[in-house]
Amino acid sequence: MVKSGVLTNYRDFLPLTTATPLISLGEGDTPLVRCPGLEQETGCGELYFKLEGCNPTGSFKDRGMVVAIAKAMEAGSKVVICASTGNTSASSAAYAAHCGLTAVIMVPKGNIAPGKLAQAIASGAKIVALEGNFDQTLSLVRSLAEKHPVTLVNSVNPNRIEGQKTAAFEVVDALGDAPDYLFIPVGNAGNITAYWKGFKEYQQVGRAGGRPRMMGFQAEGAAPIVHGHTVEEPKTIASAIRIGNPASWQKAVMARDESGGMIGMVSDDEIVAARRLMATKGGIFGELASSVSLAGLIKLSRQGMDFSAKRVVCVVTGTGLKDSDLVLKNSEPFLELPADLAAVEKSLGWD
Ligand code: AN7
Repeated sequence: MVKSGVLTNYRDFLPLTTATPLISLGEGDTPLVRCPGLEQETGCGELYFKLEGCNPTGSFKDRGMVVAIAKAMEAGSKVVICASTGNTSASSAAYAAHCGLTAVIMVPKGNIAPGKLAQAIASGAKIVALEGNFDQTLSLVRSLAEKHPVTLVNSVNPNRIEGQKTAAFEVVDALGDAPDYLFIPVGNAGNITAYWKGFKEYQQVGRAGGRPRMMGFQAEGAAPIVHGHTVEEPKTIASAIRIGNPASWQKAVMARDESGGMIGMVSDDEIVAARRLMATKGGIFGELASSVSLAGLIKLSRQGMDFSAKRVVCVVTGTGLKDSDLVLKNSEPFLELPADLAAVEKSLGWD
C-alpha cells in the first residue's frame, strides 16, 4: 500500500485548500510501541513510545515540514529557508528536493550532528554554517525572510505546528483516548505547542475523552523555560535542543499550565543514561535529544511520583542514527578476532 501521508490522513484538521498540493514523502503514521521492560523500570501502569524516528528523514519535523512546504508551493514560493540545530534542515532539504524547491539552511557552525548535516548535503541544500549559536542563527534567518521573497519554514511558521499536531491525533487514535501523561523534549518549544493543540482539538470534536498532562523537559544547561530567563550560551550534549531562547516559549508555558503538567530539566548524564536504557531495555535507539522524554520520566519516578495506574507516552523525537557518532565514541571496546571458529568459541566462553 502506498502511504498517503499527513496531508491526506488529516486533511480536515489542516489549513488546506483545493489549491494545496497533496505532497508526501510518507510521513506520519509512526509506531506507538508498548515497552514492558521499561514499565518495570519506571513503575508505569502502561508505557508507550511514539517512534518519530520512523518518519522519512528520521524525525518528527517531517509532519510539519510537509504542510509548510505544501503551503509554500501553493503561495508560489520557490525558495524555503530555515535555521536549525539539524533535524529541521534535514527535513526541509528533503521536502524541497522532492518538490523541486531550493532549500537554504543555516546551522550553528560545528554544533549539529553529522548524520543531519549529511542529509542536508545529500539532498542538495544550500548550506551556510554560521559562527554563532542557534538563537543567533534563527534571528538572522527571520530578518532574511522578512527582506527577501522566501518562505521561512521554522516552527514560527504556523503551518509547521499544524502538521506536527497530527502526532497527538495518532496517539489518541492508537490508544482509543488520550494518555494520562505525555513526556516530550523541549527545545524551541514548537513540538510541545503542537501536541497540546492536537490533543485539545481532538477533544473538542469528541475523538478523545480527556487530555494528557504535558510533561516537557529541557537539558539543564539549556533550560530557559525552567529558569524563567533566556540562556545566553546554552550548553548540552544534546545538540538538537541546545537552545537558549525558544521561539514558542509562551505557548509551551500555556500547554504546561492548561494541562496541569510541568516543564522540568534533566542533566546530560541523565540524558545519556536514558538513551542507553531505552536501547538496552526497550530496543529503541533514539537520538540524544529524544531520550530526554524517558530521562524526565525516570527522574520523576525516582523522586517518588506514582505512575502505577497511569498510561504514559514518551515521544521519541528522532532516530539514534542521527548522532550515532556519540555512541561509538563512548562505547566499550568490543572483540576483534581472526575468522577462526575455535578462537571465537574460546573468547565467548563457549569452548
Ligand atoms: C530530535 O531541528 O530545533 O521543542 O532546528 O531535533 O519543537 O524545538 C530540533 C529540535 C526535540 C525539540 N527532539 O523540539 C531543529 C530543532 C529532536 C529535535 C527537539 C528537536 P522543539
